[in-house]
Amino acid sequence: MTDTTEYTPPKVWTWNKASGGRFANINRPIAGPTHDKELPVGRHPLQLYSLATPNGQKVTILLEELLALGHAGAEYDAWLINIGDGQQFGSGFVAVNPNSKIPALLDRSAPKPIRVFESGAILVYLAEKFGAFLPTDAAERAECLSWLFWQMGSAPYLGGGFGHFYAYAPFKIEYAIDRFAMEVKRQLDVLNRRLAESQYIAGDSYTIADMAILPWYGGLAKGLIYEAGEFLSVHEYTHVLRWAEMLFGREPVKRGRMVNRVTGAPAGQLHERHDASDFKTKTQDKLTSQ
Ligand SMILES: N[C@@H](CCC(=O)N[C@@H](CS)C(=O)NCC(=O)O)C(=O)O
Repeated sequence: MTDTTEYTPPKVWTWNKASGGRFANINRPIAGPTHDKELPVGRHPLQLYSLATPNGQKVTILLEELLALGHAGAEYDAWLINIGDGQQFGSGFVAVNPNSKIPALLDRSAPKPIRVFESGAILVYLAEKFGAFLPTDAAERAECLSWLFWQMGSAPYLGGGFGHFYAYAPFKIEYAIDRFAMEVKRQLDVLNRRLAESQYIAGDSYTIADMAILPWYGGLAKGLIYEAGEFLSVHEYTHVLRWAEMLFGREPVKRGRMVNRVTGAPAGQLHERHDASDFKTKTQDKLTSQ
């Protein structure tokens, strides 16, 4: 193995240079707002402040699934938070999520608005509010929550570990890529074995565990993130692929993945979502631009 670094850590770490790589401009070792900025508020009780990264998609997929199921109370305004521009450090956003990361939700249907941050907490909050996609049977609920928390604990190795060093770091470090490729392949194998024995992640029904895992691991298996499909031999994970294809084919999932999207084909980007008809406008745009 080649040694690409010669670095002896000092006694005390100081923030004396940019970290380098993509996102270097927004990385900093302190929390809190950098500027005053109120958040916009739309007409629906649910206000979502987000971006269509895998963490953001989880919530918009659930909201679109709830609406498709007939839960009119799940109508929402989705506002774009452009993290590359540091909008997560505005005072209004920090008041909703002190951790300065998308997604963040404000439920204004209560007398005092309820803030919810961390995508897993948002999924549980909405699933409980509408009584959907989170089983009530003790065993099924435990299975669903176990996989949901598995995702929350595992994805940082995929995103912050593998994805960062494989795709975003300013230079390739073999040690780091090896370490995280190994872990991500192990995680894919965990999922593959699980999906060999059940249709959905938590069992026979489609739950928030599927919605949490799909954008990360389904996205990885289908080559939608990091362009690492060949590198990780994702074709080996046939059950993950079967499950990902089934879910990516769902209309609410397609809609959820478009919301707050600012990358990819323009027809697939819906920067803000305030009404179900916003998607129709997008389809018309697509038809007229063909
Ligand atoms: N554990 C959090 C992670 C959220 C997260 O990492 N969000 C990223 C985008 S995917 C973000 O907002 N990054 C901005 C930053 O780090 O400044 C969750 O699941 O909600």
